[in-house]
Amino acid sequence: MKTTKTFGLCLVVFLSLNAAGYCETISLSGASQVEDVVLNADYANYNIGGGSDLSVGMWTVGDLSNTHSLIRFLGLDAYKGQTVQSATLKLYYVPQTDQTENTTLQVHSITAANQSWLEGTNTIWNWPQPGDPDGASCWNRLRFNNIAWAGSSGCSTSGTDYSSALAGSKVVRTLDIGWIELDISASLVQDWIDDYSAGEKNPGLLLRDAQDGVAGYQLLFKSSESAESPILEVTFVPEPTAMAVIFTGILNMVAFKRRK
Ligand SMILES: [Ca+2]
Repeated sequence: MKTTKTFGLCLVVFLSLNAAGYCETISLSGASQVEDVVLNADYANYNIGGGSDLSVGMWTVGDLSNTHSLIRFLGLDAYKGQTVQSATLKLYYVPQTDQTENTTLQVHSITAANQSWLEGTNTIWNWPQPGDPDGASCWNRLRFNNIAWAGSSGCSTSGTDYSSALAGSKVVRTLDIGWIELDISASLVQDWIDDYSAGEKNPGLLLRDAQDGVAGYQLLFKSSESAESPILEVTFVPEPTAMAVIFTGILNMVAFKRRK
């Protein structure tokens, strides 16, 4: 009897450890997994999707053009069936001499109506986009040649161009050189996984300044074309391991024999 009880206790402990499984965290980064582009009001018909920087907000002095940036992460369909526990966006921040104030970066999900935004490949401000009949994205147009933004220029209308709800935010201090991290809505990333099939691109994220359109605040980050690409880390809810399933079967067999 004592042996059976000890065996049972050990089994329960073992099962508890295995049922917890292991957290799987994936990391998406680089030009093959990330698409990003700057929209610049001062170069409103130009695309620079292949550039090494992303910017958000307006300069303090000189060129006061407003900027937004768009980012999407690819390949999430491979994780269908898994449940997102948490998601983190990591951006490499490059302080600028004109940034004199701490600035709040706001991240929103882009609406499905703007899903077809196209990164483009220009590395200098230039007309978008050779090779694509609809053109790439720029401030004035979702697709330069043919398609307007669902709401307004710059993907700027809350509730139409992007979801009014914040997907994440972060106060970026002038001294925050290097990587910054912000939590991204787990349910949003779950939607990207569940709702978009292989090869189909999710709408992604809009990055904007909390004081959008107010001069004095502009954040500069590195793009997916740089060595310090934006990163999306996603952690999934642990699944019961195969060993837990096997030992659950053994436990059931032992219980069945004892009842006999
Ligand atoms: Ca890019």
